[in-house]
This record gives sequence, C-alpha cells and structure tokens, in this order.
Amino acid sequence: MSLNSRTISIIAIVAVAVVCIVAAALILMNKENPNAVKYHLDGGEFVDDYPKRYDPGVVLEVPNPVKHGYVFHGWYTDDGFVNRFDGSTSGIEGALNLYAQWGDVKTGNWMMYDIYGTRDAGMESYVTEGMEKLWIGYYSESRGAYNVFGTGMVTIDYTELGKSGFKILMDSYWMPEMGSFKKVGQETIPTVEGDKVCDVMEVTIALGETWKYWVSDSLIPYKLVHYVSSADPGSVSETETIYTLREKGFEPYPTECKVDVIEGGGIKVSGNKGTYEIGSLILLTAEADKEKKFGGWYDGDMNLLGTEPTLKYEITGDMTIYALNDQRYDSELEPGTEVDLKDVLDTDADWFLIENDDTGDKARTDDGKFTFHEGGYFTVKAYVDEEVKKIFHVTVSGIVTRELSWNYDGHSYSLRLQMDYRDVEYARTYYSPDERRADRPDHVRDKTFVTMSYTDAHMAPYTEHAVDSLISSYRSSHGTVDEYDFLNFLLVFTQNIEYQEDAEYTGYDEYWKFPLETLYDQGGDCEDTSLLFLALAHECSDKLGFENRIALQILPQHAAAAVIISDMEGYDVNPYGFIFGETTATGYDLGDIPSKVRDEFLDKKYYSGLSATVEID
Ligand SMILES: [Ca+2]
Ligand SMILES: [Ca+2]
Repeated sequence: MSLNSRTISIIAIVAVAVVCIVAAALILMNKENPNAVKYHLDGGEFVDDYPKRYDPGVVLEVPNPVKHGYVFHGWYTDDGFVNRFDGSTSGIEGALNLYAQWGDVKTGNWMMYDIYGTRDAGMESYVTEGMEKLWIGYYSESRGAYNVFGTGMVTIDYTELGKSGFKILMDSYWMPEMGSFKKVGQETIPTVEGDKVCDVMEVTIALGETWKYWVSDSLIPYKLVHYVSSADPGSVSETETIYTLREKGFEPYPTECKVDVIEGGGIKVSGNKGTYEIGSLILLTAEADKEKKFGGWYDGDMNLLGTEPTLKYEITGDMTIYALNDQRYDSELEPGTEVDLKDVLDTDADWFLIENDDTGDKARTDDGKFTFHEGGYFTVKAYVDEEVKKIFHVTVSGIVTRELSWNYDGHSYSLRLQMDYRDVEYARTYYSPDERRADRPDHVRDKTFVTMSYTDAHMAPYTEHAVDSLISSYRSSHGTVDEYDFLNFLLVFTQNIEYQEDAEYTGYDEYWKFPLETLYDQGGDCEDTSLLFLALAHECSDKLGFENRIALQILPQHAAAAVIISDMEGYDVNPYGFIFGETTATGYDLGDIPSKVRDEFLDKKYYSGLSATVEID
C-alpha cells in the first residue's frame, strides 16, 4: 500500500491543524493565567482561601498552610530553602513557585503574647498586664522538652496596697512536648487570626499549679493560662495569668553555640572550646588559687549549675557560664583615694566596668585607676576587647547617704541618714538567707530583727539617730507629743517606703531584713516595714516615756505591726488585746484593719494555723 498525494496533503492539513490547536490552547492558557502561583505544599494544605496568581510588583499575601504534627516555617522560592519569599513580586516573570518549609520540631518558632493576670492573696493581691515573647529553643531528647526563652515586661498594680511596680521578665525553662499534655477538650476561640478550633491541653507542673494550652494549626498555642493556687491554714491564694497570642514568627535557632566562661577572683577554668554544637556536652574544670576556694558554677541568670570543680553541662544555646569563688567580696576598699584595680584584684584587663549593685550606677576605667566616692557593694568586670573575662566583687566601707521623704497631717518631712557601709554589710551577713524567714514555733530569732536595732553596737547608733530626728521633726510641727498620733506618724513614715517584693528584689521567696537594711535599700515588703516600725516605736516610746507593748503580727499571707497603747477606745483588738498597724499600704491609720486580713487578725480560730502575735519585750 502506498500513500497518494491527496492523502499526504490531508495528513499535512491535519498536522497543521493540530499545531494550530496546540498553539491556540497554549495562548489561551497563558492568557487565562499569565502569572500563576504554584504551591509545593509537601503534604500540607490550605485551610483559608489562597491566591492563584500574582500581579507583578504588588505584594502577594499568602496564608499559612497546615500539616498535622508539623510547624510551618515559611515560603521559599526554591526547593533547597535558600531564598525566603517575603511577599515581594518585583522582578518575577512567569510562574511563581512557592515551597512550604516545615519543621517537625518547634525549635526556632517565637510567639509574642499579651499578658493579663490577677492574684488574689490578701494584701498582696494585684492585677498585672504586659507582654512576653517566648522563643522555642533546643529540643532535649533526654528531657522530652524544649528549652524556652522568655523576655518581656509586666506592670503590677497592687489592689490593696495602693502601690504599683513593674517586673522585667527574663526566663529560660523547659517546656514538655505537647504530646505529654492531657487533652481535656476542644473549643473555638477568637484569635488574632480569626476564630480557631483549638485542642485544649493541660499539664500539671506541681500540686496546685497547672498550664492550659489552646492549640491549633500545627501545635501553635493561641492562648495559655497559668494557674497557681496555694493553701495555707486559714487562707488561700490564687494566681491566674492569661497569655493571648499577638504575633508569631520564626527565627532560625543557632546550631553552633558560643560559650563564654567568666572567672571569679582567683579561679581558673580549663576545657572551654568556645563553640559547641547544640545539645552537646561541655566539660569544664575550675581550679582555685591558694587563698581562694571554688564557690560554684552559675548560668547567665545566676542560677546555680553545680558546686563540684568539674561541670558537665548540656549546651542549649549561646550561653555565659560563671565560675565563682566562695567569697562575698574579693577586696575591701576605702573610699576617697585612687586605687589601681589591676593591683588590688591582681588581674590584667583592657578596661574595667564598675557597677554599684544597690543603685545600678555604672562607671568605666580604661587604665584600672579608679576612686570609689561612696560606700557600697560593687561588681567589677574585667574586659579584654569587648568581652568580660573576669568578675570581682568589692565592698567599699564608706559613708552612704539615704534620704526618705513623706507627708503626714498636712506637713512634709524627710529623714536623712548617713550609714557606714561596713555596718550595712554587717547586717546583710548577720543571718544567712535561710535564717531570714519566720522562726517557728518559738519566734526567738524573729524578735531579734527588732531588738538588735537598739542593742547591737553596729545597728543601734542609726536607730538612735533616726528616732531623735523623727521626734524633733514631729515636735516642730505638732508641739506636744500625743502617743496615738505619734505612733500613727511613725506608721505613715513606714507606709511610704517603696514596696519591694522579696522574690523580685532579693531573689528569695521570703527574706526578712533588719531595719537598717530596709532604710539603706529604701524598700522592703510587709515584714520589713513592720520590723522597722516596731524598732522605731520601741525606741521612741522609751525616749518619750510611753508604756506601750509592741508585737509583730504574722498572718498567713501578710505581716503587720500590732500595739497596745493606753487609749485604744473604739478600735478592734485581736485575741491578745492588740490593735492593728498596717505598714505597707497608705490610707490606714493605726488601729484600722484592711478588710482582706480582718478575720485572720481578729478571729481566734486562725491562730492555730500560721497567724501569730509575736510580742517584743
Ligand atoms: Ca516577705
Ligand atoms: Ca522581706
């Protein structure tokens, strides 16, 4: 069989027609979708509507896809995930290929939360508001948890004290894998990205402490609730903090980590390689000079990591490790004369930074020559280039001036005190941190926080001076001295001292201060200002010839002063006959009992628990 010319021409016509149809189809497709967006979702899917094409030069907004068990990290224009797509379409021609990058771990994701919290704990009740950014770091297989870094700030408004403050949040902690949480339900909640169906997950951290997570879209917590309740005999405190997601994102987390080791005076550390792979172990050895003893290893937030000379520690990110000696200070110096820090600290450095630990004031010296102008406790950092290499502490036994001002009965007052820092240091170190809490059941040590203020040679001169000054100020404005009114004047003085929560300012949950320390710090919490009031009241009454009785009133979540004076007409008394003296909150006269602690003070039934009236002779 052979093809004739007619057949050939038909085939040619058909071939031409096919070419034309294909060309027309291509032209048609191109016309319909000239700038297509092609998604490479790698098993993920869109839940929201998404753009199918782009307009060159116009920013393209693409919603995040989801993939069960994974976290979306971002869009890339290449499958090697080198070029991140930020929405810009300038310069793109033809189809735009977008590749979804997924992380099977949450490492590198950050979430910014709005914080709103309440605490109901008697006089220490407050409302807190602020923000915190949580950045999810290294995942430790052995712990089954992520290292999370939190930074932020909250304001605190004490509802009962009429005072406010703020707290800088800087924290690193281990967050368990969400899989270890208990799923307690499902709930649709409004979020910054619209309504979301969330799994509600719960984990119990300790007795009375839980975290609840509202989780959606590949394990993103849109809302968190931290709840803590603690029950003391006769009193319950509840703290609830709500975190609401405001923004989220991804910042690659370092896999190569830098470790800075900073040595304390007389300590040498060996073994630091400088950089480490995340999750690897660092092995350091500390050696002390003859005159010094090794004290311990600390992280950048001064959390104790260990006290053995050898430290084995898992690297969770860039970090600073301190190897300190066991002394509170390396050198004791006199004020007013120039010293050479290179000599007194026996160290070489390019330059030094000197920080007053109590005031936060900083100074720098490039050649090591420095004059301390007033007493105090200082941290000295020795730098080589821009890196701290050594850290020292110095006490300067000079005079420190403190001035406290307040108003009473339409008059303004101020109390000026000059303290030798040696005496403040004596008070600071008289008791260990462990001994700075209620000494139950006999309260023998508790009383010494007051009595030493007028019996101890280092502290009594300051109480004496303060008392003389307070009596003369009161006399010059009031003339004669009435017992109730004068004690009320002292009470208002203590109420005006800044409220400083122990945990925030001292680093300990409970930390009782001698009155000298409260005056030096110009701050303290309820027991501190109550102890100060009692010391002043005892000495003033002695000088003025009043025969009153004084006591420290310990309540389950609070402390106050209590007194028995000659005329207590019209005031409620506790089972031992004392009237109440609130030293932290303004607006309460002597004898007024804040409603939050009224029952605990007056009702005998609470005294079998933690309430106690500790009389001071
Ligand atoms: Ca306290
Ligand atoms: Ca305290």
